[in-house]
Amino acid sequence: MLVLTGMERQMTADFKDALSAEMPDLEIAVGPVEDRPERVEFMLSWAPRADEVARYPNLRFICSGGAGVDGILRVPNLPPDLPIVRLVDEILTQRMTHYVVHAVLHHYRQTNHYEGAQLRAHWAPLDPRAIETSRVGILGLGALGSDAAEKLLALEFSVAGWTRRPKTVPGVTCHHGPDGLRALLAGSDILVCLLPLTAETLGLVDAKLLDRLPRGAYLINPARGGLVDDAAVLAALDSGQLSGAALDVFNEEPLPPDHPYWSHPGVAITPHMASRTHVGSAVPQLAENVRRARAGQPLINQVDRAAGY
Ligand code: NDP
Ligand code: OXD
Repeated sequence: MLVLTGMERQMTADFKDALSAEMPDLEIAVGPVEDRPERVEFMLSWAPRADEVARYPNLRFICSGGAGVDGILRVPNLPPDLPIVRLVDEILTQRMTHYVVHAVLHHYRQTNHYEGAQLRAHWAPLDPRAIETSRVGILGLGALGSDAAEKLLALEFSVAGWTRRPKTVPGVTCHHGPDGLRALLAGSDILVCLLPLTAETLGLVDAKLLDRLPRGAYLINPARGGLVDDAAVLAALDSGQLSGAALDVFNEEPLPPDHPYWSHPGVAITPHMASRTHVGSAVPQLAENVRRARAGQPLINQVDRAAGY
């Protein structure tokens, strides 16, 4: 049996329908399963509750309802050997790349200024920004960061990236580890966060990091709110160290109505929709992992529990 839990109601219903069509032999339940919970072998969840995980003694894996797994790995007493898998697919990647390219171009083409001018019927041309001083630095060159990098390169932006381990992405200036971060930041007029939220990345985008960017840099965060120290971002926006920010994810979601980000003129907010999970492309991955688990084969897109992503 597969249990669906810890996801929005509509997403849960869509997954249930699509999974039933894909795997008619798989019993599917919306949690919690009260009657004989030992039947549950697989879980699909964005953020399960600890008591739910503990309720199913025969779980063989938990699949995240998205690319990130921080909502699962934060569950207390998660069995240490329980495999956690996540979603990696073309549509998820394409949607994120479109979000990032849009945010980069929004800043580069000074769209914020022109939208404001239009509201006042004000004809106000600015000198265009130079592409040479619109260098993009991407924190994280994984499934999402490396695709965004590739598409920005095709638009002739200069792109650098930062990873935990050494990595090569053609055309991208690659940095890694704590020492590589300083060099990445010094050359990032536009900083894009595409890191997972882990013990190492929590609060990484703080006042010290922001100070290392060129003055007037632009911040784009569609990864996780927890990567960012909000007070430091607001202070950097107010001082001009940041010229603006495109934020899709927040420390508290939904973003509270009185949060200063909402009314800040330099901030473009979207409600955690940079790359919403696409059920149609998620289901085949999940079904493949059910088949593999049943056959005793290695799972796809399994995360490294020690690294946290
Ligand atoms: P991946 O696991 O494929 O890539 C993660 C990247 O981050 C890797 O390059 C990894 O380095 C790097 N990284 C991890 N930890 C560190 C560290 N301590 N220092 C330096 N680099 C580090 O993840 P994805 O690209 O698939 O997704 C990234 C995140 O995007 C997800 O975790 C999720 O939080 C977020 N997301 C948000 C969505 C939205 O709608 N807003 C939608 C989808 C995802 P290395 O290459 O060395 O392993
Ligand atoms: C994800 C997300 O991690 O939507 O997939 O945030």
